[in-house]
Amino acid sequence: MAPPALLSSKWATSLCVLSALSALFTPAVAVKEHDFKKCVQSGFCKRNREFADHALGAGAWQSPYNVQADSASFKDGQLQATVLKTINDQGETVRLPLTVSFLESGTARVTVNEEKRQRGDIELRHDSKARKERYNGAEEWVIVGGLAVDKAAKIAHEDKNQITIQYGPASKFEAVIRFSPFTVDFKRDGKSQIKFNDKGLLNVEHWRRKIEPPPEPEKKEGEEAAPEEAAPEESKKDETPKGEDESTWWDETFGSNTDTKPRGPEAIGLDISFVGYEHVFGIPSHAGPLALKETRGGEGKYTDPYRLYNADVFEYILDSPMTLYGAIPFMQAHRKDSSVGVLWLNAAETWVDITKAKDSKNPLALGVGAKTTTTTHWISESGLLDAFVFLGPTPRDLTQKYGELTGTTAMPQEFAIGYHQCRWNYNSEEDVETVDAKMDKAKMPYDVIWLDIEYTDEKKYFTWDAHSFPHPINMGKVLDNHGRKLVTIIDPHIKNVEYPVDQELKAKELGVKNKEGNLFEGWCWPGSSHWIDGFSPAAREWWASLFKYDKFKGTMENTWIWNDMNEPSVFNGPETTMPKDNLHHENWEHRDVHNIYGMTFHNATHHALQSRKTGEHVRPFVLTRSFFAGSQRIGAMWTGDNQAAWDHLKASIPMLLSQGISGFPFSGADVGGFFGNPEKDLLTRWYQAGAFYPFFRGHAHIDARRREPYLAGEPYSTIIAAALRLRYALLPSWYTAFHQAYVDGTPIIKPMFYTHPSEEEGFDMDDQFFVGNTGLLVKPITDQDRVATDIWIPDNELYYDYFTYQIIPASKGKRVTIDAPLEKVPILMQGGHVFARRDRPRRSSALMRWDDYTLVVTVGRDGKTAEGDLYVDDGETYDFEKGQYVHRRFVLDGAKTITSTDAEGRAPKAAEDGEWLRKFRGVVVDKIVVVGAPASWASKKEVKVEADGKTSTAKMEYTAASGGRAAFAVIKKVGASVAGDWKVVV
Ligand code: NBV
Repeated sequence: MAPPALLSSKWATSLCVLSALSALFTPAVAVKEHDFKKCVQSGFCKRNREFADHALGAGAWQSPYNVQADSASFKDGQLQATVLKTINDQGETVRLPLTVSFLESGTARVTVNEEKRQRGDIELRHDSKARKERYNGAEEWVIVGGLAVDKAAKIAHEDKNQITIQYGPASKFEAVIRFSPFTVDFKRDGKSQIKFNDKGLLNVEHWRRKIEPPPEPEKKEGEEAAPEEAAPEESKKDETPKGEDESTWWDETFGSNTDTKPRGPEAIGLDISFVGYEHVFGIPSHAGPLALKETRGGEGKYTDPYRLYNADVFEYILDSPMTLYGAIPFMQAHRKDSSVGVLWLNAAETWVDITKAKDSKNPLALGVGAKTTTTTHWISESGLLDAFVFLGPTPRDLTQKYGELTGTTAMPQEFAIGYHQCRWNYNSEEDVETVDAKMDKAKMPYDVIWLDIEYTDEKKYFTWDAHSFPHPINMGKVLDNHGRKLVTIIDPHIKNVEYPVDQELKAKELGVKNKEGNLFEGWCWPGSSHWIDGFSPAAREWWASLFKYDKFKGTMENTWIWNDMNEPSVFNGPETTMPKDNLHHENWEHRDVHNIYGMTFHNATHHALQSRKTGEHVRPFVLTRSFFAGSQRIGAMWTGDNQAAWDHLKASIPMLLSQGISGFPFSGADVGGFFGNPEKDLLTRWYQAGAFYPFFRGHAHIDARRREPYLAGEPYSTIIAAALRLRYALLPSWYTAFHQAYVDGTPIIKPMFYTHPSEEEGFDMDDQFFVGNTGLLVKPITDQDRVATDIWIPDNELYYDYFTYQIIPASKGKRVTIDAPLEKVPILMQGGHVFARRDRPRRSSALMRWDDYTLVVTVGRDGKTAEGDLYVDDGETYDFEKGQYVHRRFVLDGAKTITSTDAEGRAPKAAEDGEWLRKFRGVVVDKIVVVGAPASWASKKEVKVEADGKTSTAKMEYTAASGGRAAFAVIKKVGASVAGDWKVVV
């Protein structure tokens, strides 16, 4: 806690309440692992692991799932059949409808449901109103396209044991569906890539009736207990298969919370083998390496499965499969030159075990030449089995196809990719304005300042603390003077007191309900609270109404929103979240939808901001802590409550790389570390790394000392200012990378396996990355006192040091040592690229909007070529959707010409130019810096510039190579429009 002397009395009171609350409901220091379940404490996980152990054990095992004879039919790209699960020795079965859809994109989808009729027969316990079906709504929230079925898919072979469907591009893909037991083998070019149920771990826990134990007969004193009565015939039917642990089927207690589980056991499990694949990536968010580890023990391996159960795991531990705030059940498997993947579309609590085994056809080969296969075991608590299979073959194919299904990154406003200054809390308007002014004074560019929960009147969202923030509009205008924005926090818990927001929520019944169907009440920052039900269309509509400028007074066009605590975090709930038997819109249990809840809230806020004022047509910015597959369509995420420690800085890189390859690249980690006080060198290094996070925000806990970057003192402040300016100079290239992510789901920062899928040495690497298509290869320093680092060179291109133009003396597969004193972030430029910068430092991105551009050309190893692109739009509105953008392709050809043409081959039509485009046509390329300039340019002093049908000249300064530094040329005052066609002839 901050010393009380520094706080107003109101503040002091509010903090006391706060700390009392935290003491009551949240761990005080670090996350306590024991506050969160291990697999063995989660009934369905434990059961499925035991099931796996049994199936994979020494005894003979036969999966009890078989496709019913003659049930399979194939029509219009879809195979339908019934899988029968044998549930007891009498051969009784449960019917599970199976659909395998083959999509035009080449993606296949396998869905297994449970026949409704049987479920309808089951009585729910506890008078629960929970819906009696497996949850089938995840698709509605996650999938936005790509579902058209491939009518060209056809049966290639069929007999009484199996059916083979040929599908995908040039019919190169095949799915072999075997009937007994039920398995699916997905092949590419005739070779198995992904197998479902190959190990026999498919387990659909069918709905069953609870057999209450017969009441204990009353005993008279001295009487022997009566012999147990035989269970009635009826109840015998659902007898537990031998060896199955029934103890976790029904009520399940963890800590002081009991989950009543009115529907009993209903988990699904499946083994998915990636045949011949040693590396798997994805399933964020976890604080561990990018390449996922094995999870069933052994040296250096985890002992628990990766868990996906969105939770407020603050001060999380590192190198752990523990769940974090968000979940994306998408996994990529990769081996040399081949990538395949799976999206497990399930919103319930999910665990994923990973094991690897060498398979050798010849046992005498003693493993030589053997391939490793990774087997994953997916276990979800409820819902449908619904899995999408992607057969690659490149990592880019995967992110593209995944993007087609779940959507791509929303194109952000330009300010959103600038620097954000946050802390819990800026205490008053004066505080905000002082920070704003001091950033300017220190010549540190920034775009957004943030207000955490203390700006409200006692944590009542949509209100302002009248004492500290009496004139928020004035404050907003001060920020707006420099094109800056304000982000205020709005959480999903609504304070349970008499105030209009809560009154409306109650009156209109828009909150999440408890198992009895009454408004759920729990504890969070405001104390007793209610939670908006983001699944309810009416609740979302109401939510939108709250953000109108005349309703959320004090907000204006430059106010944007931060959604925190939306896992949801409930201080007195099980594992700090909502009881699983709570009910949402249409009576789905919270259990069914938990991992989507955060996205529904984020989504409601996003849409609310789109309709704040009629006619307002700008792209919203909403940061979320909790997320799911699809959240990328809505805004940015950050990795939650990290710590001011070197290992947390290091961990941030693989975490963000994982976000990128899992379709949600607009991501960042709290720069400086949320908890604790970073030493100055750590803070400095963190800014250097943060300048290469797609989302770049400094943030600090309320107890942390003030650490606005200008406070760091010399030399740190100057170094941090340089890092901020580097980010701002490169904004045009970042924006271009965001545009690529928007177009096709390409990550914004890319790991080595993604950019160099043939180079096996790079598959485990997660501390260096490429930025967009710039060819910039960055390796932030994440160790204390480190003043040099090794960068692995992934190919035979030329590499130049970003700052010195030194030619990197290394070839493919080698590591090169780069000096990295505190003032330097190691960045190499791969030869063969052209990327854009705006070099004039200014206070915010808005103020740079009409500045000239610099193009950097890094000549490739052939000494004569390079190419790159640049995307620009108004950075604010949706006009880009109507063609109001500039997308250029720059090419250095034959060491003679540099040209700019429309990257999409569009002919300019001046008549169609809107206001922004008209003005932007006046923005010019000022400098072109050619690194690795050909020696033949040495004597040239001038170049020709052909633009707009005119030819002019521009000066060129050539500096010869020396001492390992590449030759470079600077063409000055080019003067050609960034938006137009032009040619520079040397
Ligand atoms: O709203 C306060 C904090 C916020 O600063 C942080 O970024 C979030 O991750 N919030 C969590 C709640 C309390 C954390 C201890």
